[in-house]
Amino acid sequence: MKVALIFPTYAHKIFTENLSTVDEEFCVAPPIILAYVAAILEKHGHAVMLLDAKALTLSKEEALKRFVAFEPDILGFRAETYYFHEALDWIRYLKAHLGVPVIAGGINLTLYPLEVLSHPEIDYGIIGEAFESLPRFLSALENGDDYSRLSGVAYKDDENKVVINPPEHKVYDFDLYPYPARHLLPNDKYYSFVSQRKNFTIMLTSTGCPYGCLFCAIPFSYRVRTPENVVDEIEVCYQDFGVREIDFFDAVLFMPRERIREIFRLIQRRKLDIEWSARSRIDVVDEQLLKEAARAGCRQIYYGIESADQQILDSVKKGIQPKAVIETIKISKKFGIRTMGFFMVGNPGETKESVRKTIEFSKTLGLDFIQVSRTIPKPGTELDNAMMKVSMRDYWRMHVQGEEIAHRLPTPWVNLTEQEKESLAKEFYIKFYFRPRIIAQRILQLRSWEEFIRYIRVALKIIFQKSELSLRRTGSEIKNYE
Ligand code: B12
Repeated sequence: MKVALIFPTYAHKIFTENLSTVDEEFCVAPPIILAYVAAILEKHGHAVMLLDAKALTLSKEEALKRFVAFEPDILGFRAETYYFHEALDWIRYLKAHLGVPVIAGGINLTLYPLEVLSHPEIDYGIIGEAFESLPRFLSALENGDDYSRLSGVAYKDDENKVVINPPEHKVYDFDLYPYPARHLLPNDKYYSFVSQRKNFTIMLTSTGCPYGCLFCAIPFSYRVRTPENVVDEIEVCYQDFGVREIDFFDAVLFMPRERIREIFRLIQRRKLDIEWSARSRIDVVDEQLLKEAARAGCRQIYYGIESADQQILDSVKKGIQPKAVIETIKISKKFGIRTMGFFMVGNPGETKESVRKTIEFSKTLGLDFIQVSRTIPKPGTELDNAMMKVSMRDYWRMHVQGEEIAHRLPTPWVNLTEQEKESLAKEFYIKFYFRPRIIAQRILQLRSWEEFIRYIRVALKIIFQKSELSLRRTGSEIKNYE
């Protein structure tokens, strides 16, 4: 079959955790999950076109032109919950012109299959892993075989009723996955706010997360790839796609310890001249590991710090202590690793005072960058349950269904207004970044004009940005509810 996969453009939504500037500027990253889906399909003999409309800044009309030339048999997409309706606008347009059935997948479909398929544009869904179920389903569709009992498949029956066949819940070895189909992507278009080399890509060496922070929406099935498998993919990226910088998108890269040490050894043994960044907890790294990481090209680590207040950290089951943060940042810097701290505003028990204490704390750490998020009830999390108890509404489910407009969500666990949380987040950015040391550091570490322009653009946006609560909603946010 000929399968067209679309990664549509998307704009900041009022209910997301970030300031709009961060959503707009943080990165243009490859849709790596769709590239996994494409690779699975190619492995089973299907022809795939994967269009990254976001990186290529394509309009719907331009995307359509490219798909028309490909003549697909089916159109597939994945959109996270926040951007589902925006993606649906694209799907509606593309389907009307291509006249092909549509298949959806990913975490949003897996959480809300009935609501996704309730939209007339969506014909099929793959719930959970696509590794076996997607090729099985497409082969049945292609051959006119019965797919009504295939596990992990959602579809509409003759009476247009949505049928959901639960997945098998098998845990597939992540090493068995083919590498993401980067040959279908514009690899020279990607960058992150802090990336310094081209080509830039992202990679996953594990899925899920073994920790249980209350605010997080990462599914728990934690799987890791073996060092050889990971470094083989790095080598393919290096040789075939000119990749020189990688951002590992794992929730926590530096685990299990011996696996990651072997990855470092292999990168050096194979003389792969790459620089890379990763996300980590502050309590899984130490001097030895960071020294080895730096030797293997680690230039940046994003640490989840969240708050300077122990009670707040405990209230979200973060399981770290502020004093341990100080030490980890110090050691990272010792080995030339730039550090970014992720902070949150609005966790249970947060007050203006606790945020200001965290701001002051962040300034003492010697961090290079920070990112500040408002705590929101992400779909399927414990905080989402807390919101549902108070509001008696399953907001995200209703939103996906098209029955709830995009708006800021209640956060009953904290006594701060939306306006206060937003202003505190902005104050955090300004107090951290607009300091002579940080400005001088950014200028001294510059490696390109592109990087310089990125920083200036973001600084101007943060200073002059109006309150997001006063921004008018976009068409796609309101269209589906009127
Ligand atoms: C990699 C990643 C990305 C990449 C790639 C996304 C892509 N479209 O390809 C990038 C950086 C682009 C990205 C962007 C965003 N992401 Co993201 N991302 C992840 C991350 C880190 C990894 C997921 C993972 O490990 N997948 C591994 C694969 C193998 O498993 P899988 O995702 O379940 O996919 C399998 C099946 O679901 C299925 N499948 C998946 N897609 C499709 C599509 C079709 C057609 C079919 C048939 C099957 C299918 O097949 C796959 C293989 O078996 C997770 C966090 C995490 N650690 O889990 C967040 C996560 C999925 N992202 C999230 C969010 C919110 C975003 C952003 C909104 C962030 C932002 N503020 O901009 C954007 C939205 C982009 C969009 N328009 O949808 C949330 C989703 C929450 C939700 N319910 O919506 C997560 C859970 C992070 C979080 N903690 O909040 N993301």
